[in-house]
Amino acid sequence: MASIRTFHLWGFCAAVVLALGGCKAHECCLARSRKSEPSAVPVPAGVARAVSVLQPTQGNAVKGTVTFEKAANGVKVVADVEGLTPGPHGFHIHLHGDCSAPDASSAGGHFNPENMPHGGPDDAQRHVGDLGNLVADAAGRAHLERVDAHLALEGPHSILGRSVIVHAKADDLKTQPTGDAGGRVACGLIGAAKE
Ligand SMILES: [Cu+2]
Ligand SMILES: [Zn+2]
Repeated sequence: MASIRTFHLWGFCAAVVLALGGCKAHECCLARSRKSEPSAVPVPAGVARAVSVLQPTQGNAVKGTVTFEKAANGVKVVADVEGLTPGPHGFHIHLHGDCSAPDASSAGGHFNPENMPHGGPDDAQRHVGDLGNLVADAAGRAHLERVDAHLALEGPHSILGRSVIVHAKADDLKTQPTGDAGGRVACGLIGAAKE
């Protein structure tokens, strides 16, 4: 393809040179080449905001939205989830962006690029995906806001293309490697947001 285009360019330039008798062939054709060179594929700007829409797993009614926004010292997480039983529910980033299994087991384990033990969100030693618990009120709604220094939207800690999981039970923040948080009641892929 490139060689065909080059051939055409040279043919075109030769014709111009013949017709005008002006520029030297190589100057003409260099100028022409630069002009018609397809512009480089734009490098996508870094993702500043990501979103995960949580869908209930089989037999559950938990749904919600989690946004992730680049902040000065990490990523700001804002979660709004409904359909929960009142009380705490384990809340993690899991390795795979795959919610296809009815029980969301396809999402794999906690996102753990540093090969650390499971912990709480404020522990120095924790999985990158360990966000602790969502706490639902009597109406089954939970709201969480947190700036997390372990999460990122680029590099080895990037959560893009992974998943958010909400669990049936509380994360005790210590049992290995899951926090004993029970089944998975909602799952959502983490993708780049529109803006
Ligand atoms: Cu989990
Ligand atoms: Zn964990």
